[in-house]
Amino acid sequence: MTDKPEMMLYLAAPRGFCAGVDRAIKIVEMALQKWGAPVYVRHEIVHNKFVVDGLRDKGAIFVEELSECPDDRPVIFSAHGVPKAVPAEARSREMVFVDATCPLVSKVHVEAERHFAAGLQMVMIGHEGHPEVLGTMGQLPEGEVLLVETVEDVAGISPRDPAKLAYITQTTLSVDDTAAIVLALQARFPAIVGPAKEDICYATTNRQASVKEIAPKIDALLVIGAPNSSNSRRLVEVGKAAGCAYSQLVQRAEHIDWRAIEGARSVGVTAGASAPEVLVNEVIDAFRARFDVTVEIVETARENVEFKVPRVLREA
Ligand code: 10E
Ligand code: SF4
Repeated sequence: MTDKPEMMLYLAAPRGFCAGVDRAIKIVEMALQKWGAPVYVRHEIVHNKFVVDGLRDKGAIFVEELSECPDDRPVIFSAHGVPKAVPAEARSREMVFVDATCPLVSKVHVEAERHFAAGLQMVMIGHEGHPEVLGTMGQLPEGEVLLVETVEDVAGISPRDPAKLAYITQTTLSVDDTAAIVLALQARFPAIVGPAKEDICYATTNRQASVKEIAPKIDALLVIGAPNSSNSRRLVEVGKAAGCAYSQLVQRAEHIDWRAIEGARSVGVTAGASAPEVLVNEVIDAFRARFDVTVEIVETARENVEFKVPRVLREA
C-alpha cells in the first residue's frame, strides 16, 4: 500500500529516436573517434539540447555556418540536410566533411532534382526557415521551389506554368494537415505531380499514429522534445487534435508543470524522434516520485529501420 495517488501512464510506442537520428549521432561519435576532437558540426546534429550537450562534452563544436569552421578540421552536416552550396563550399575549401543528412531527407532532395530535370516547378509543403526546408529548397536554383505552409497559402502561389508542377514535403509534417494541403493543391492544379504518398517519413507517421491511439484514454499528454524540434511539436498538435486538451512539450522532467496536471489520473507520454530514451525514463521516474504509477505501453507499430553510416567512418 502507498499513500500516493494512483496514476496510469500510457507510454506510446514507437517513440523517440528514429533511424536517421540514430545514424547522425553515431556519425558524430565515430568522427570524433576517427579524427579526434574537435570535430565541427554544422547546425545541431539533431534538435535536442541533451544530445548536443553530450556531443559537445566529447569534443564536437556546433556552428551554424560553414564559414565558422576552419579548413583543416572535419565538419559534419546535420541530419536535416543542407543546401547544395554547403558541400560545394566544403569541397572548394578542400575540407573533410561527412554528410549526416537522413537518407529519407536525401530521397526528397533526389525527387526534387528529378522533377526539376523533367521541367517541373516544385511546390514544397513545409515550415519556412526550418533547416530541412532550407536544405531541400537549396537543391534547386532560387525561385524553382514555391513554399506553402497552410491550405490558405495554396491560393497565394503563382507558378510559372500551372500545368508543369510537382510537390514535395518536409518529412516531419502532420500527416492530416498535409493531406488537406495536398487536396488543396490538387484542386487548384489538377496536373500537379506528387510522390506515391507524401514524403512524411515512417518515424513521423508512426509516432503520430501512436499519439492518436492513446489520446482518447488520457487526461494529459507530455511530448518529450525540444522547442525547435518540428516533429515533436507536431506530436503536441496531433495530441490536441485527437482530443487531449492538455498536450505539452517538455524538454526534461524538471520542466513538467505538475500543477497543470494536478487532477489528471491518466497521462500519455511520448518522445519526438530526436529525444533520447533516458529522458523518457527520467520523466517516468519523476511520476513515480509523486504517484503510485502503473505503466502501460501502447504499441501501434514495430520499427526495424536502420541506416548505415558513410563508408569513410565504417572503415575507421
Ligand atoms: O525539427 P525536426 O523534427 O526536423 O528535427 P529533429 O532533429 O527534432 O528530429 C529529427 C528529424 C530530422 C533530422 C528531419 N527529418
Ligand atoms: Fe529521417 Fe524521419 Fe528521422 Fe527525419 S524523422 S531523421 S526523415 S527517419
